[in-house]
Amino acid sequence: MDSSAMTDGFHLVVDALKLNGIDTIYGVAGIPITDLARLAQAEGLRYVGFRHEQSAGNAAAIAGYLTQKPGICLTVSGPGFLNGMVALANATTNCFPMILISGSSDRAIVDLEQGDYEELDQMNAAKPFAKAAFRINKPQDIGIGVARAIHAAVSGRPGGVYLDLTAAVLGATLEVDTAQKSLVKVVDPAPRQIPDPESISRALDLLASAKRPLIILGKGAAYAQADKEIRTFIETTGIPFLPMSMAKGLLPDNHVQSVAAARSFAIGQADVVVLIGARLNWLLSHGKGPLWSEGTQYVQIDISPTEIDSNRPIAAPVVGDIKSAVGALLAALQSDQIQPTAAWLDALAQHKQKNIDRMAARLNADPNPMNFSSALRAVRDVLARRPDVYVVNEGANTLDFARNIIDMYEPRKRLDSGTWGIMGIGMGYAIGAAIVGDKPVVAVEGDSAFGFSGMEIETICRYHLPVIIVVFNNGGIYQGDKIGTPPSPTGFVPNARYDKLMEAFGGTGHHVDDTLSLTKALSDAIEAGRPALINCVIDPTAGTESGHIQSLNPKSGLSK
Ligand code: ADP
Ligand code: TPW
Ligand code: MG
Repeated sequence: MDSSAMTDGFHLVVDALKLNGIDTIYGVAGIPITDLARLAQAEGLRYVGFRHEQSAGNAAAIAGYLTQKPGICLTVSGPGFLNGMVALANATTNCFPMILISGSSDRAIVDLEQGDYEELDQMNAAKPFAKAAFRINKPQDIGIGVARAIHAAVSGRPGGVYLDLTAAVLGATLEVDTAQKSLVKVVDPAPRQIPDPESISRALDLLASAKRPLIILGKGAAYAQADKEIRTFIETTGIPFLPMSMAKGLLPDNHVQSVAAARSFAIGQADVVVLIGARLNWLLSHGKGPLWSEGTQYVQIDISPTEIDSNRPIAAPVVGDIKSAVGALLAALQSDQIQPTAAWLDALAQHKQKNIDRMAARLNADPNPMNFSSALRAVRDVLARRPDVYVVNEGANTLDFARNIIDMYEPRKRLDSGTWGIMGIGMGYAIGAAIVGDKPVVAVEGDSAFGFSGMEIETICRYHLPVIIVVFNNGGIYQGDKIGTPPSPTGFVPNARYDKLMEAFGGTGHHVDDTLSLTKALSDAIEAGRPALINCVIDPTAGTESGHIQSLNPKSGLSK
């Protein structure tokens, strides 16, 4: 090799990513990273160009969740970077591994606030919202910088990492020889975290003393890809389980031991609860209040030691990665050591049946116009025949009803608003899932929720992705406005035709206002595997304010 041959920062970044098995970049092009995107594409990486950085970031984040490899989002400096930050913060909050790579302006100008194009002190802006933030100031540090970003994103509790690439570093040249030597191939970036054997026997002892044990599976358990270990542990011990929303499908929702249909009863009556990759945050009422009983004791399996005792004292913490931890529990488990009582299993079965019967009445009604239950029953029945399909879900009523009604049968197939209850993940998650999952995606979207990332339907059409969007169109946030009244803070244009947006970019639009046409449109669209949007007309009065979390919505004490 000619030792005086030169390369530059752009090439080195692409080389560093490729060396570490990264094959896809989600981004929005512009100064100073346009050539980075071009070069990445030319060098065989898949570059997916978006219409807004937040969606690109959401696609990267969900790709990270699904693959355990950091999803890469590429943005321009200043506002482009900030647009991507919501996705990075959301990834960190949800424990998804991703790396936001942004180009940045001239450091000297930024630091003296002399007014550069898209000037922003990006690394410091990113810090509070990221698991880690790094800036590369010398081209020969690109290899080590990328390696540090990968380790930070996927090790321990995964999260969002910011990687700042100055325009100067990207354009800087150096000798090929020096450049090659500076690259780093990471070894074991997400090492197993083996739990202390003492913590395993403590957990098994507590469970052996339990009469009414319950397992709660969270999205950490889904992320861990310990599907076999978890299923074996649940089936061997006979402990009933409850999936958090994105853990649905880890064991199929129709599994006999699932007590999702008796959720409040199960949580309220359990004497020992095993949390597997689920935090005791607002989604579980912090382990307090009317849902929980005061005497409940906990086993908590989590990779993050500081998650323990966050809301309630944990009698038996098991700190480690879920695959190793559940494996260790199984290895140490003695036969018949854990015995949920027959009374407990009977009571759960009875509550479950009662709630299923009660729900069946609502699901089988077929009102005109459709409400959430009737439309979702149609969606549920179509999806039951295609367990391989990804389900993306956001909205208020649309989210809460769909979570309860649509059964999942395979792990990591349900992707939703998650820990923040955020709107705007819909199209980004759908695109990310379609790309890394290589299966059709059905996005069940509130009409408000859809609007946050709706322009990405052009992206979906451009890349011919098998994404089918069902817009639950009730004309607003929670409810629609009465025709002829001035717009309220929550209302939209009544009778909007979201299906026509999809047609504008070459996708298929469907407009449906009864369950039969919804069933047909959705089955056809999944079969076709092409971009489609089903505008699903829902009674504008059917929803309730804040969906199922009205208790979190403060109301003016003065309003009448
Ligand atoms: P959910 O919203 O489904 O209840 P959370 O996001 O609140 O789930 O909790 C996920 C938890 O899983 C986090 O506390 C995180 O530290 C943990 N976690 C993520 N990956 C792993 C893993 N591989 N092993 C153990 N714990 C993990
Ligand atoms: C980033 C607040 C929570 S739910 C929601 C909003 C705006 C939309 C609900 O209406 P939608 O669903 O989607 O039509 P439905 O079926 O009840 O009519 N901004 C962000 N995140 C959140 N959570 C909000 C605002 C919100
Ligand atoms: Mg709505």
